[in-house]
Amino acid sequence: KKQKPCILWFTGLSGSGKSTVANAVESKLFEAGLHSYLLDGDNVRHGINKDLTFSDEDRVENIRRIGEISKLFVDSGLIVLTAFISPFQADRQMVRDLVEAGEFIEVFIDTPIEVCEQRDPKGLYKKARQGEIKHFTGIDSPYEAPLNPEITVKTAELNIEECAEFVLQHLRDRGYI
Ligand code: GGZ
Repeated sequence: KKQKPCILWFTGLSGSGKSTVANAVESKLFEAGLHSYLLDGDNVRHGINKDLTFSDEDRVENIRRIGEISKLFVDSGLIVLTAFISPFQADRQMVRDLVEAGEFIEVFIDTPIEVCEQRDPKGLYKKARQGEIKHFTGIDSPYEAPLNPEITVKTAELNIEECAEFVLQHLRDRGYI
């Protein structure tokens, strides 16, 4: 078999680079002839989860549904990539417990909030600082960093290509691909 199905669960602050790195990893998997699917805000928060807000309660439900959907895709044989802030440790653990041992790979996009706020690609930190967005992660809503992630990626120190390669190397070393 060419690939062992799994979930690459990216977690990190807004602007940390989750989607960017996840997209770069997916491109590399595709080039290698491997089958994957990427879940992110564009196809989930705007689709099946468009009824959910950014309250603590709705973030929990957001992650629960994404976990269940990921499990279905894993059952279908895919390498699933998810790119959501997923700020709560307990929710990430819930998804880990939903699948078989070794199928959940937590990828911590470990970018300092100062760097995320500096990047501010959508101007959301500025709005949060001005009180125009409430419950913004890292400003007035918590982010619980992973305690024991399988992979930690430092986007402030490596370029996108290097970040993606770092994730791919982990998958090769562990026999996923
Ligand atoms: C955090 C928010 C918020 C609040 C809108 N807090 O950088 P982005 O814009 O493109 O990604 C963020 C995205 C976060 O959605 P997630 O589904 O990943 O979050 S969670 O896992 O916590 O449910 C950001 C935008 O939505 N956004 N309001 N208040 N991010």
